Parts: sequence; C-alpha cells; structure tokens
Amino acid sequence: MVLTGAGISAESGVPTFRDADGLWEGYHVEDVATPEAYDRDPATVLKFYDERRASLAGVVPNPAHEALARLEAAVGEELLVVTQNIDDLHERGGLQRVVHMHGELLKAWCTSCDQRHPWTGTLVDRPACPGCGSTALRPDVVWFGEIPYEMDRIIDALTDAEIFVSIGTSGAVYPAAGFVQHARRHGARATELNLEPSEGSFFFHDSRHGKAGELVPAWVDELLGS
Ligand code: BV8
Repeated sequence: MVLTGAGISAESGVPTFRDADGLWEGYHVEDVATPEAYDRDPATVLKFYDERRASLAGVVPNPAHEALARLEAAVGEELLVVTQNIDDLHERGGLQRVVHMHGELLKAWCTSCDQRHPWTGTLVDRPACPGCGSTALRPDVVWFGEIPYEMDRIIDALTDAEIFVSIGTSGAVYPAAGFVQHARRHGARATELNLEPSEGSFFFHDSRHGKAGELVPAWVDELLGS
C-alpha cells in the first residue's frame, strides 16, 4: 500500500501545505479548511478552492506519478494507492485505482441532496446542484474535524499490506500519519520517500530523502527488479 501527500505533486507545481511556513497560499488553514470556516465565511472558503481547482489546468503529472502507474501496470491489484491529495495528478499520470481519503477538488458535494458531481468550474457563485437544483454545493473535500473517506477499506489494506510506502507527506495530519504504525503492527515493511525526514520517520524501517520525481521511479525499478 502506498500513501501519498502533497510532496508527490510539488514538482508538478502544486504548492504543499507546510513548506509555505504554515500559510497556505496566503490563507491560514483554520480559515479555509474547516466546516466552521465554511459556515462563518463560505465565500472565502469557496474562493480558496475555486483558485486551487482552476490552477489544476496549469499542472501536469511528474515522473513520481508516472512511476506508480508503471508499478500498477506490473502488479495490478497488489498495489493500492491512498492519497491525501485532492488533485487529479495520479489519475492523469495513468493510475487506475486511487483512494482520495481527503476528497477531490474536481468534485462538488450537494449538502441538500447529498449527491456528488464532477466539477471543473467555480462554486463561489452558488451554482444550482445538477441533481436537486438547490444552491448547497460545497467542495467534496474532507476538512479538519471531518471524517476521511473509505477508512474501512484503508484499514483493511494496511492490515494486509506486506509493504507500506509513504511518499511526500509530513506526517502531521491524522489519521493518515498513524497508518505506518498500523501497517507495522501487522508485519509490513515500512519505507518513507520524502524530501526530508517526516514527523513519523522514526516508525519507518527505511527512510530515503530526496525529490519524489527521482526517488519514486528508482524505488519502483528496484521493486520490479527484485
Ligand atoms: C479526523 C484536504 C476523526 C483539504 C486535508 C490533535 C492531535 C492529533 C490529531 C488531531 C488533533 N486535533 C485534531 C486532530 C485531528 C486532525 C489533525 O490531524 N490535525 C493535525 C493538524 C494535528 N485530523 C482531522 O481532523 C482529520 N479527521 O481526524 O476525523 C476521525 C478519524 C478517523 C476515523 C474516525 C474519525 C481530517 C484531516 C483532513 C484535513 N484535510 N486536506 C485540502 O486539501 O484543502 S489535510 C492536508 O494536510 C492535506 O490533505 C494533507 O493530508 C495534510 C498533510 O499535508 P501533506 O500532504 O503531508 O503535505 P505537507 O505540506 O504537510 O508535507 C509535504 C511533505 O512533502 C513535506 O514533508 C515535504 O518535506 C515533502 N516534500 C516537499 N517537496 C517534495 C517533498 N517530498 C518529495 N519530493 C518533493 N519534491
């Protein structure tokens, strides 16, 4: 099982969260990534996600995304990629199966009828839900204090994993940051591929530091060669 974070998309030009000294494209996380912020000031939150959704058009997958797709082509369903990222670069890099535990920028969730819709436009102008017509569309993204998606499926994969690899994540956000401990408790070999030691480096058997665009293809070559 592979867990990815913002660091795998950094070389594609997608800003990470914590490399920007806590400010996230000029915003404080608690002002744009919590349900309370959305209740308090929906326009600011919707604009923040509209800007990030629009910027996806200007970025492309990098060799790290493509290497994971190559690995999947070789091993099929032996690989499960769980990502904390809400961009679509894994899919555009060729990966067929991705679990977006924190949701997706390119989806809108209607809190009136609960339907989810592919969404590439803006939400700040409160467009009508294609399903029920209400103007209750929000980004289909998991905010702080909300429960990540597909946790049962993720825990099953962690329990069965022989190899757990964490790529480009600071290990600062739970429950993702705790996955390595669960995998190790169930006998997995844990490897970290990150620009620098993460907050959870201690839990990994093997921690390699460098750019994902270089480390991930090399790791996939090594794995497929073995
Ligand atoms: C939950 C979507 C209950 C939005 C995100 C106190 C203690 C412990 C936990 C908590 C606490 N108080 C509250 C909590 C829980 C909270 C939490 O963990 N808070 C933290 C801040 C303490 N978590 C939650 O609220 C979660 N929900 O707990 O629900 C529950 C749980 C389980 C079961 C039942 C109930 C929900 C959290 C989800 C929040 N949403 N994103 C959006 O994207 O707008 S989080 C956001 O930050 C990202 O999605 C990502 O997941 C997260 C961490 O970011 P990273 O991906 O790691 O990115 P970061 O910038 O931090 O690091 C990048 C790394 O890449 C760096 O290490 C860097 O060195 C490296 N890098 C950079 N360039 C490169 C590179 N590596 C390789 N190559 C490069 N080129």
